[in-house]
Amino acid sequence: MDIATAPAPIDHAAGQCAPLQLTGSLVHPMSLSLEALRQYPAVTCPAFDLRCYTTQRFIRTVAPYRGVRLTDLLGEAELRNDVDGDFKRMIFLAVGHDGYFMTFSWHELFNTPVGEQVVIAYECGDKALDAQHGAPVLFSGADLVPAPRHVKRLARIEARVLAL
Ligand SMILES: Nc1nc2c(c(=O)[nH]1)N[C@H]1C(S)=C(S)[C@@H](COP(=O)(O)O)O[C@H]1N2
Ligand SMILES: [Mo]
Repeated sequence: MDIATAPAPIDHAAGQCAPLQLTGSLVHPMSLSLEALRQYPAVTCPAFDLRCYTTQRFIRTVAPYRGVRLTDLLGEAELRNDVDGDFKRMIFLAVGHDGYFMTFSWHELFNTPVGEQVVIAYECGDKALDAQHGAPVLFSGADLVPAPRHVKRLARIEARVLAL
């Protein structure tokens, strides 16, 4: 390999974020920096207690997040509906930089109150978040125990249509 032509490594640990990818069953796949996320209508969530589902451990109280609704981003990316009824079988993977991932169903996001409170945050307690502080963070505000669907350093949202 010719080292001179290799792309310069990006030090994501140094506070920089790789852009968030919206991929899968979408008409317009997208790649969004924190700056790009700020261009969408912003919502602010109430403060909440972060608690682990597995251990029930209280982790910390989190100050109000500010960010963009996942459903707004998916509206912009436009979901594909290749076969009638695809939405009934569609799920979304929210994947962290470390491979940690969680799911949402289409119905949960677009046909229950849960979806209105799923936010991709770039600010916490009026302070901008950077990668070191977990940005961008995906947060599902309607969950009874918030930690599992509190994905730090969200890297990708992938839309998939399931088949039996
Ligand atoms: N990217 C990423 N986010 C994650 C996890 C993870 O492993 N990776 N673990 C989840 C779980 S199960 C818990 S309990 C909390 C832990 O939060 P903490 O690392 O701030 O203590 O983060 C959640 N978000
Ligand atoms: Mo956890």
